[in-house]
Amino acid sequence: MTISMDFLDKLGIRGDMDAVHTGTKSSGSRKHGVFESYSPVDGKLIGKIYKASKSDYDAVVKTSQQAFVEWRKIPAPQRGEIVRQIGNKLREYKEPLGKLVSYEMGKSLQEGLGEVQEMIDIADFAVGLARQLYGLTMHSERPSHRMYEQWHPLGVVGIISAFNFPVAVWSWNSLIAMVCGDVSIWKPSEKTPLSAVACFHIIKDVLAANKVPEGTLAMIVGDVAEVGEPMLADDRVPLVSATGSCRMGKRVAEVVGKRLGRSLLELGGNNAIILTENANLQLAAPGVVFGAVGTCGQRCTTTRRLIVHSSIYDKVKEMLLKAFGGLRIGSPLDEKNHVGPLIDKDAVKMMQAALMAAKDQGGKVIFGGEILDGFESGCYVRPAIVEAKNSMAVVQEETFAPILYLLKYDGSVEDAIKVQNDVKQGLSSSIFTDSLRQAEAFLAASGSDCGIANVNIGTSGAEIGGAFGGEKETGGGRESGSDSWKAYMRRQTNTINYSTHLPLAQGIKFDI
Ligand code: UN1
Repeated sequence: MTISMDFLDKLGIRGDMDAVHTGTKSSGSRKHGVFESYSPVDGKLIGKIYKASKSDYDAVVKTSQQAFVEWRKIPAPQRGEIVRQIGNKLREYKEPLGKLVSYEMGKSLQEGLGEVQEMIDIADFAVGLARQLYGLTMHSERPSHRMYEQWHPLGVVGIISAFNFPVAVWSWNSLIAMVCGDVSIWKPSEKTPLSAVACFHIIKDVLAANKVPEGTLAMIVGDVAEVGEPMLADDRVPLVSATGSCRMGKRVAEVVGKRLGRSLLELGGNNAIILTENANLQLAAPGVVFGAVGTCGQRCTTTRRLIVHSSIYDKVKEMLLKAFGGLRIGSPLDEKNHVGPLIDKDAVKMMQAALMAAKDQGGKVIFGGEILDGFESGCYVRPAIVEAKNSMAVVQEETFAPILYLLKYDGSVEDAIKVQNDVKQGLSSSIFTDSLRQAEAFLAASGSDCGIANVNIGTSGAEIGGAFGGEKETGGGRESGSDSWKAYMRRQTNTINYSTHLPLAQGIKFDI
């Protein structure tokens, strides 16, 4: 299939691009080398972007700090109006941006478009939110006193995002931060920098037309040493919101914690679906297969473990072998295909290593796992199914690849929940059952220990309206919908005395 590259022109992705974007302007020192972005789809070079230096980073923080002084004074509903216009621009550019995400990251076009839709949805959500940054009022214990709380913006928010959702996770963070009155500096993954640049090209006119201060939304592409680490250690950045591996998150928590800054962490998952003896398998099949192979197994919500009751195990195994056998693997821009490539050859190697480890540890690869020939990029693999035990070291880890571990359980739903919870991560989880008792047991305090727990739908593909994130090694952060906005603001408690006396709280007497 020949792919039309029109979308690159529409997004202004051409030439060697600047590392720093502050809204309407781009800059950067151009002396620190370049990142080359190769497509995992066909192995071709899509474009180059200069790497920022530490001094570029310092300059962008200064610009954003100045922007904050102005931006926090704009009434929140007016900030929301600008986010509304950004949402409309994203609607206009949904197709080219979806294509670029698909081409640069390798996810299917449907999922690339879905990712841009998440951006549009969060923009719509943020517009309403701009009028709902509610605080509580309290009754004071003292006469003629009033107490209430209000939410103020924090300042410069650092955003670190991963290659697998190269644009949506930024929007969850930056658009919510924007209506909250914060400014943000985004460090996108160096594996998908062009999708990030494209976002800035798309929103540029809106920022210019509304005279949004330069640096309110900023983006900087650079190495960990020049940009990432300085951001973590930077007192000028009160909040760092980071999405990625548990290893990276531990580093963020350590460095940001040391200066008593805030971090919002959304890290690895080891997500499971439980199929009880009461599961509707017709319903479960697409949920499990999409969960396992969507984005080629590279979502943090990907279904990695399937915990199946022994009475239906053979039936489920047969069903999966048939479904995986029918998967069409190939260019993600060709909508006929279900599965595209992994992000790069390192990811392919990691998948192979995990499959070797699974075999060594007593697992049995019953389907797939091989690297597919005939693709220039060398990044296409056949999704694998492995019969395994939950206690195997490799099953306990998150391998960012399409490997579905098939685990058998006997006994009650409580036994299955125990297996589901018996990992270090706690992002997403699901149960398929037609039994109300089993479903409620799964959702109870003694049920799933994850941040997301679903009934009769899969582990991936969360809507933006809920709070997104998980427990344990997933990091505990919540972003996107619900009241996640509170993470981007500081709460202030105000007590106002309108009496002519100064009574002290707790009835303390202090006469002078
Ligand atoms: C991620 O993989 O970091 O729930 C985000 C989902 C998507 C977001 C995933 N809405 O699968």
